[in-house]
Amino acid sequence: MSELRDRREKLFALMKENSAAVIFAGAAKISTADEFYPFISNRNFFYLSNIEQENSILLLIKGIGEKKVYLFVDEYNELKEKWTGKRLTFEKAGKIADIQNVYATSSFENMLSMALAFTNNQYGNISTLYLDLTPELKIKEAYSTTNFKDFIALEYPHVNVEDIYPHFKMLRMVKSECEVRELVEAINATYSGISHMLVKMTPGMTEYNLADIFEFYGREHGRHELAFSTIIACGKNATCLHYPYEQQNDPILENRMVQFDLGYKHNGYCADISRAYPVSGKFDNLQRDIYTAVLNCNKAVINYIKPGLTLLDLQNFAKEFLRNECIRLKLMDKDDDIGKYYYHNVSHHLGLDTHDISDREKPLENGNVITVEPGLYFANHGIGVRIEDDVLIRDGHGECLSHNIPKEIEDIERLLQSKERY
Ligand SMILES: [Mn+2]
Repeated sequence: MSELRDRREKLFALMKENSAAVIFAGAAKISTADEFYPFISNRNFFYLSNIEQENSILLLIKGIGEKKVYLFVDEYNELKEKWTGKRLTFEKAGKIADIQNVYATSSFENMLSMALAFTNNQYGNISTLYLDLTPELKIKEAYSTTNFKDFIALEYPHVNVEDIYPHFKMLRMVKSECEVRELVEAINATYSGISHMLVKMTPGMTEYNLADIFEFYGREHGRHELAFSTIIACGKNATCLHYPYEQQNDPILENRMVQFDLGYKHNGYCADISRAYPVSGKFDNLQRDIYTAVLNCNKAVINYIKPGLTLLDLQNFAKEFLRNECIRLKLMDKDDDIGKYYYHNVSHHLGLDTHDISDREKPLENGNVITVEPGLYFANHGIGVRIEDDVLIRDGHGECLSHNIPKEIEDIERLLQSKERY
């Protein structure tokens, strides 16, 4: 069975008998006047279809003894194509999604009514309709999530609406081999981008120059989109966790560390990598101490990972580990100060979203992919260090997918000192 069919089968298995599900790709949102934000399909829709086109809809029907999948995409519109470019043909859309029944979006409501309006119809008696009830999700030009739900209540009062979002959480938290391969591709491409950026890095450059180099390289090599806005932060700026591109105007100074937190996407799957390197190519004593504390913690958490633990268990472990490291290295005035120097979570799930949808309370299991990203941030010393790897849980332990990207002190110093300077 193909990957997409397999995902849809897994969703069917979670749906009740005599139910249907409607999942919208969504509509582009207006940013101002007649400008739109870049469009990206609802990730739950994409997960089942690989279709990245607005106004597309999936209808899944689990009737008595049969399961049906319908895909709806906009019909060909000559004038629209002249303005905004090519759209998927029904044939192409069906091929991408591996779905035989492809119809025009304009016929969606009729099809829905065929499934819902009558009892004992060709599908049986559909009594439950699943919708993605993520708040404020804009799903179709005419609807928001809530008014589509109202529309169903009005038109089909015998149909009970349920939220399908929790089912997607369960499915998307466990990655297939195919998804793991996509993530590895994204991570390897990100590593290439990092290597290229480091070769080009010279003291005196501006933070945004490095971000631009990383982003341009990704577009040139595989047209990779960004998993999230690139963070390049020198010195004290690294103490701001999501230091924004618009503020990345400070110079990369030789005696400072540069922190980067970045990632490309590959076929929709996101890499999320952080490293902190000394700009000079050599760690000074304080940089080395702080870096070593974070590196030890990063490795200890990866070793600690096993099925059954929760993300909170990892966080508590990381926090205690960092606290002990800071005491050992005399980096804190008071032993209980760790919250001042480490103020985020150590892990999140990773996949089609950088902060992938997940149940953070659910114990880890094989097939999960999570980040491990401890950090220490000393504004008083002008040093922030976060070391982030992407880790697959496989065969009962954590397998680091980003292990190639240098993080040992000797490897970093060798790399930075040997690189060709431009
Ligand atoms: Mn992260």
